[in-house]
Amino acid sequence: MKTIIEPFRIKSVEPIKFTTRDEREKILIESGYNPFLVRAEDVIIDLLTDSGTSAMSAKQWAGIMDGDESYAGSRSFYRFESAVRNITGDKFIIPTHQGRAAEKILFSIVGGKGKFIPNNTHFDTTRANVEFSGAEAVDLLVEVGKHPEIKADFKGNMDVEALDKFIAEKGAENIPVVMITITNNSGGGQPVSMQNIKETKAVCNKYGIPLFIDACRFAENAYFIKIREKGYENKSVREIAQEIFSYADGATMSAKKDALVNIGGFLSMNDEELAMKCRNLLIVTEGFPTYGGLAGRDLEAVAQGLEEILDEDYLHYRIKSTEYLGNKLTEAGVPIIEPPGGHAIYLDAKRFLPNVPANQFPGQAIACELYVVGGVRTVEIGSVMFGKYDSNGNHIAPPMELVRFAIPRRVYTQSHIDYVAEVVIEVFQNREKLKGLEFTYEAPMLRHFTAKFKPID
Ligand code: P71
Repeated sequence: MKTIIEPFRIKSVEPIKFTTRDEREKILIESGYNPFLVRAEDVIIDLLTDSGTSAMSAKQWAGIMDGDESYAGSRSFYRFESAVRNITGDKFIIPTHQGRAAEKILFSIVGGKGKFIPNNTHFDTTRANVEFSGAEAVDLLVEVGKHPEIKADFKGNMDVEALDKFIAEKGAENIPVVMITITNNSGGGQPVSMQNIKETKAVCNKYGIPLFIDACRFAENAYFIKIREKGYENKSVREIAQEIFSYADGATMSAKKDALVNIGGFLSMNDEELAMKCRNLLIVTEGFPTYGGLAGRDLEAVAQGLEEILDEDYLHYRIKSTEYLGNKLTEAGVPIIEPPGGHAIYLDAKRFLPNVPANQFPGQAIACELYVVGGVRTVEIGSVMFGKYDSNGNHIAPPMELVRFAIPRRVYTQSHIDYVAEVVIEVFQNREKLKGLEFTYEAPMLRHFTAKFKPID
């Protein structure tokens, strides 16, 4: 096997500012032990998120210059609409400024008290928007997806039997939509198989419930299907993506992931009545239906990005380079979710720090140490992000405690990733000295963004 080379050349660069360990220790204290509150220029390698952090191509930048800024009927909108429709096949394509705006519109209309939204696993903003509408967000992931150490091809799959049972129990009239998130971000960036999408659709059909796809990383998911699912090896990734969406009645997408842009999103669907309601709400909250919350140039960049993301040389590099980091870590004995996901590697904080209990946030403690040791910024996906309280105020932990290393698209080279692996291994070797954390500030919703902590003595 030859070295996986980046399938692009670098035309424009951004300097990285270096900091010392002493400086980072101070910065972390000032930031309340929350990497979200650290200034980006004080980060050496920023793996907080793959969202909105892609490097755009020369053609995307050219599209930015070429964008049509007309308020109504912009040429860039029609290019955007046709790029999205080519993939989703949907009749109604509604641009939004990012994924959560699409979610807010959808759930404001279909959600509400007494309703339930099943999903393989909701990501944080999706869960928050469902709950904000008054509805309940229910995760129905297959069991294997909750065990980081078990290797399987499609650990993002919906538990179809549980879904069927859940709908029968709660009543189809209380379930306005079923969602499936590809790839499953909260569960390790793991893909969902075509078979599972078909089976999920069959359950939806049985009860007359529409299926929506949370499509942020649809191209990575489609590529996993190509390399892992029988019968798809000779299909193009575009054909696979089109087949995925053919089983869905609509989609929400944050274009900040697999459309390779810094801002953008959409909501798409086939139901005309629902689309009209969504458009009316869009006009109140986002903008006119031919731009949503975006500029014409942004629409142009999304349209171009949706072409580039389906390039199979790019996807091969993308999946292989994520796996490269995963392999370096497992070879050193560092526990991660296996197999490596599409957009990120997830440390298994429960096995990494077995002595720090969930209510002392082991993932957050590791994320802080990674920053201090190497200036590497990651994000906790565990009790800080998804922990809850019962009626007595006791902490309820989510199934997994993770630290995510999200890899921005086309941004870092192999030597950056080698450095990250060195930092993780150093933290792993000195893990006994790590302590848990407690809150000093906690917001009522999406608390991870703004929370502050202090170490527990
Ligand atoms: C990610 C994000 C963005 C984020 C969220 C929380 C902390 C840090 C960064 C956003 C997603 C997503 C899925 C599956 C919807 C959204 C919302 N992910 N669904 O992974 O992963 O999209 O950010 O454009 O509103 O870092 P939006």
